[in-house]
Formats: sequence, structure tokens, C-alpha cells
Amino acid sequence: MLLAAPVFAAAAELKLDWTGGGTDRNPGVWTIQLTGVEAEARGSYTVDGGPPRTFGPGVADVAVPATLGVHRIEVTGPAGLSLADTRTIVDDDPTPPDLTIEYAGKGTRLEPGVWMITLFDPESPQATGTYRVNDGPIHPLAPGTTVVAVPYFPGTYTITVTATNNDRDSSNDEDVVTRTDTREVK
Ligand SMILES: [Ca+2]
Ligand SMILES: [Ca+2]
Repeated sequence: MLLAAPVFAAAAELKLDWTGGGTDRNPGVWTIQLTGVEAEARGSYTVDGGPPRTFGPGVADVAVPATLGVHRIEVTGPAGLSLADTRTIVDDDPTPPDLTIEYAGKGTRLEPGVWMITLFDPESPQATGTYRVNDGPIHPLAPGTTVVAVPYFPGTYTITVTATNNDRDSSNDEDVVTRTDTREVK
């Protein structure tokens, strides 16, 4: 008795993976992988209930939407295969930089003093700022500590410091903080 020739038909397989940061800065990518099917086999996927899109054998990358909130992909392959995945996208930096102004001095013409501005944002190292004294020129400010001399002429001086996390993945994403300090020099 002859045995029937073995059939080496590969099993159809559908995979769905995700890599990324899960943030609006780096929402990530879903990877659909379809193997073990005929070259003309097709599947389809939808993102957030949108229009279905077709994919074939091999690998297909699908960008996760960068908008905040929950995003879901639903994948349907041939042979009744189906998979789904849900990701929640959060803001990579929901806070303005830490910004402080410290003063050291005596408020006299001999020792008008200095302002020490410290700008730091743990989530956004690219944070920047500006400062100005009264209505004077606006100076750029980098992360770290910056020392600004108080003018030595008698008068009242206000330093205004504004800092941003430069987080602009969407409208209303940026976070800005402003601080002031006023000193009198006699
Ligand atoms: Ca952001
Ligand atoms: Ca921040």
C-alpha cells in the first residue's frame, strides 16, 4: 500500500506587532505580516474605523495616528484570520520647563546684584527661552543657568523670563511659562 504523498502546504499566518514610543512625538508603527498564502492573497485593515485598506503577503507598516487618545487597528486576513491592537497615545511633554529666577545682591549702585535664571525641562531637552530687562532687548536663553547683571544705575528693574518646551506635535501642544522678578537699585 502506498502512502499518499505528503502535502507541504504552509499554514497561513497573520502577525501584528507594534513598535514606538506611544507618544504624540513618537506614536509608532504597526507591522502586519502575512505569510503562508498564495501571492494573490489579500487582507484588509482599518484604523479607528476608517476606510479599509488592502495588504498582500509580506510585511506592511501602518503608522499609528499621532493624535492623543486611543487608536485601534483591526486586521482581517484570508482564511478567517483576524487580529486587532489598541494603543493609547499620550503627550510626550505635558508640562512647561522648570524656570526659576534667583537674585543675589544688595540693590545698591556698588552691588546691584545679579539674577540667576535656571531653565530645565526633563522631558524636553530642547527647551529654550528668552529674557529681557524692563523694555530692553530680548535675549535668547538656553537650558541651564544664566547669570544676568542688574543695571547699576538707580532705578527699578524687572526681568521677564519666558520659557517653552518647544513641544509642537499638534496645536495647543506647546507649554510656556513666564516668570518675573523686580529689584530696586538705590
Ligand atoms: Ca507633544
Ligand atoms: Ca516639560
